[in-house]
Amino acid sequence: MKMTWRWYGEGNDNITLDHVRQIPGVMGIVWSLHDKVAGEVWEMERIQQAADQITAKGFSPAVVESVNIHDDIKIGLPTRDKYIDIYIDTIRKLSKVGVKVICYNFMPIFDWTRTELYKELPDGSNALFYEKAAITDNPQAMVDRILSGSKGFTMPGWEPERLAKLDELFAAYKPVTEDVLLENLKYFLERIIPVCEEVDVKMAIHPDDPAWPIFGLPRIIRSREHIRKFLALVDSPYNGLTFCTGSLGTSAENDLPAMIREFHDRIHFAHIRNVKRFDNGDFIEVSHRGQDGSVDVAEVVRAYHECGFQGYVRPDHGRHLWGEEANCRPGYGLYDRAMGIMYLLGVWDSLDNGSRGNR
Ligand code: DNO
Ligand code: MN
Repeated sequence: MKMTWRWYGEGNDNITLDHVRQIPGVMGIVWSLHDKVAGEVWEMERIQQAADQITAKGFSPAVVESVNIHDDIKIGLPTRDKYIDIYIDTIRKLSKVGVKVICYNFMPIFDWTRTELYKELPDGSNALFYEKAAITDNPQAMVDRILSGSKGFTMPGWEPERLAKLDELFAAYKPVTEDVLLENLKYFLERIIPVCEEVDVKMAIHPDDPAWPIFGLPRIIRSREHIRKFLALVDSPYNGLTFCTGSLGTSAENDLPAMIREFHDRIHFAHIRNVKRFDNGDFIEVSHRGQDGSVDVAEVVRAYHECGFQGYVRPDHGRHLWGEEANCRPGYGLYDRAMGIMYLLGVWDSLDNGSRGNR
């Protein structure tokens, strides 16, 4: 597996590439043009500049997370064709700087959803938390709560400008059932996948987080059955997955190692992290160590190892440790993600029969 690190870019991330160089085993940076809203054109100069910064420090820029999908594509409006053309243009440009995988999601309105960004754990660290009872039928209250608690950091999927029009967005999604959303995804994929095949860029959809519908909005990438349906929409290796154990792991019904064994050919990007589920439907993000949560992370790594997984991996989110929460983007501190990497590599190396194994 190829270990990577999500980085928010020069001036937009307190963690520098020089920090990341000191974490053993990281070969690539997962990046994006974070100031771009869904549907905007990505200029070649900006792409080149970002890729150059990354390669200058010895990292590969092969994974982009995310190129976000405009709501008109998800809703299926006539204007979608224009936004799909822009998306195709971005895929072609990214291929020119060595991008091999694009992560994206197809969740209506909200990307990942939590109710608290800095919830304290018993050990004094803190992490992203989802409290079921706090998800009422008032999405505006949740948006206000998250945006006011974000310590001024921008968060992908939580763009204040877009969420300012929440009522309009909900009205536009009214006719979009699960089936309609799936149809709209198929329409999008049928247009972009031939281009991906031509320029050798793999698409990797991120699952829904959490793995159930919220606020009556449809969610279509959240179980084994949903993923089977998704992969059949366009049966090409270029139509693949970001397999996120943290997102799929919010539901006890998802047997993650079994799903990895079934889908590994189509997994281009692995997000490996742990969550602790509670009986009342709450969950919190915890350390990567299997014993600390509900995801058997060592088993997950074993499943990848067994399949000879060669794709990209990242530790996804981490807790905020040792006071870094004072100045740390929710879920994206330095220390816990670095420790997570060492745990993942430790399990992997031991399965490889020691450090001389074939990585
Ligand atoms: C959560 C994160 C996601 C992810 C986007 C991809 O597990 O990995 O926020 O970045 O959904 O579009
Ligand atoms: Mn993820």
